Amino acid sequence: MKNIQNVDQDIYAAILAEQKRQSEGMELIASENYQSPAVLEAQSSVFANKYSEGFPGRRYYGGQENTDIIEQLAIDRAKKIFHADHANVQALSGAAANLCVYSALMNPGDTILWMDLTHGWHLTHGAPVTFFSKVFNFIRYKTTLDGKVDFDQVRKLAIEHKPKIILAWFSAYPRELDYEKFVEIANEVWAIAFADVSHIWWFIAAWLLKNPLDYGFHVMMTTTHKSLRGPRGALILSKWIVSNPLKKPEDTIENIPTRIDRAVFPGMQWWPHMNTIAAIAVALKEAQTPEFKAYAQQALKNAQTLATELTARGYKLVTGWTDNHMVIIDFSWTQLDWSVAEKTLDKIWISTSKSTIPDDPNPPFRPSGLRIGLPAMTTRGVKEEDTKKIVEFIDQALKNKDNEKNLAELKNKVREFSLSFPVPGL
Ligand code: DSN
Repeated sequence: MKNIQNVDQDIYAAILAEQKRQSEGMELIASENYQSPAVLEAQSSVFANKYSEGFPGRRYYGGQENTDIIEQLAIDRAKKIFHADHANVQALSGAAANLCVYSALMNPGDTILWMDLTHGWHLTHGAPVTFFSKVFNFIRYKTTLDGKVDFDQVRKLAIEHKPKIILAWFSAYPRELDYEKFVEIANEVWAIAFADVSHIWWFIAAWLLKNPLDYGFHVMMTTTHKSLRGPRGALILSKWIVSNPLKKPEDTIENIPTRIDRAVFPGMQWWPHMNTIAAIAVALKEAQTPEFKAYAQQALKNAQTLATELTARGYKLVTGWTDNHMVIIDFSWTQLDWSVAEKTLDKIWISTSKSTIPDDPNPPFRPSGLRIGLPAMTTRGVKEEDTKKIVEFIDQALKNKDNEKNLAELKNKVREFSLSFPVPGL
């Protein structure tokens, strides 16, 4: 980083401090990970200099012979991994991608059926504070008492409200989903079945969890920076639907993939970030290696060890178990103010994120749950025995939340432990 050091001491100092935090601390935020060194190189490559409105072979600026190559590679790799007929790799983020899907398939005022915010949430699925909720009408289903999707309610609401889209997948849901049931209901009311698999796509890529597109979902979105370990971006994957047998599906405007491409460009966003697309292509190549599959398998073992160990220590988990990489601790029954859990763990440099629990009585900034995941620490080499030590650190910190001296001692132990698992590329 010689150049940054020479040009901007302030930013250089902040980068060094962040490198220290990331290496000496423990990243247990379920949605975070480390970009691979190859991804970082592609992200900071000369493709950052290029304007490329349009799509491969159809651009509005010249000089596109190399941008076309990288975008086509990213598209082909995404289609192959997810069994999709079509992939759009240009959305700038998960939020932008979701908005592109909504605008491609709906008109203002149309209805989307989605999960209630406290039962799994994501703000871009139509939380009342978002612009999305001003444009579209969001109707919410919930989970049953065991924390799993309430399909009777999904069906009842679908028949009553006739949504254009039924949305599956969430940011705080530790179980596998029954895609056949979603598709059955969507087909019954002529809705599009749309899955936002940002959290679990790597398990899909490693064949550890089911792929919604294999079960009749029409559209699937995923961010590329979580467990893909790619840059911050998104993929929109979809299936052709033959609407006019006299034409090739890609020549019909009413087709879902065509509408999605047009919603991304020129509908919602204009300039794809070609350096990010190069980095997405690299991440998708890495995701097809045996090492990536082994990594996903280890992450699943670590998450289930996390669930077992926390339960053994008396913690209550939403749904009692995990089928993926995350667990959500439910503190609501303890009668204590556990909103301090995230802050307490921050003090010993363990990063986690607060989470709502189903029908949480507390507000989003002081919810009753804590979401923990080990994708990032699994990238650093953590295995089941190490996961048990991580649970010990968490348990000790929460039991000593008012004892600053003990927390300081614990922070040193966390530092020593974390440094024994180097961050790739640092
Ligand atoms: N911000 C992301 C998360 O933490 O879950 C959204 O998926």
